[in-house]
Amino acid sequence: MQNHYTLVLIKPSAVRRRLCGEIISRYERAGLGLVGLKLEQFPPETFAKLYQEHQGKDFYPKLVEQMSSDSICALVLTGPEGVVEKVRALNGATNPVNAAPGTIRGDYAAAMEPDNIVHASDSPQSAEREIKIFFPDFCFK
Ligand code: FUP
Repeated sequence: MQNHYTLVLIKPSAVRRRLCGEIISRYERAGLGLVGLKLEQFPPETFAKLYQEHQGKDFYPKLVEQMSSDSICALVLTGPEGVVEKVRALNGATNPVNAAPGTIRGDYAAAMEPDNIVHASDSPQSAEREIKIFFPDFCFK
C-alpha cells in the first residue's frame, strides 16, 4: 500500500501554551502516524516559501511575522489515502470563529489572533512541496 503524508505546523502561540502534546495526541488517536517532528524557529524566508500563494494579500506580512516570531513544532503525519483531508477536519475551519467544537481550532482558539493554532497542507501536492521546505531530507516511501 502506498503511504500518504501531510505537513502540520503547530504555530507559536500553541507551542507557548504547551499544547503540542495535546494536539499530537489528537492526530495519533485518530489513527495517524508521526514520522517527522521538529521544534525550531524558522526565518521569515521559510514562511515566504510556505505562503507563496498569499504574497501581496493584506494579511500576509503579519502572517509571516507571527510564524517566524518564535519556535514552531513541525510534524509529518502519515495515514491512508485521505490523510490530508482527515487532518484538516481534525483542525477545523481556518477562521477559529467558524471552527466547530471538538476540532483543534474550535477547542483552543477563539479568533485568528494571535494565530489559528495549526497549519496543515491542503492537498497531497501541497503536502509534498511543504514537507520538503521543513524536512528537506524526508524520505517519501
Ligand atoms: P489554511 O489553508 O486553512 O491554512 O488557510 P489559508 O491558506 O486560507 O490561510 C493561510 C493563513 O493565513 C492562515 F494561518 C490564516 C491566515 N489568514 C488570515 O490571517 N486572514 C485571512 O483573511 C485569511 C487567512
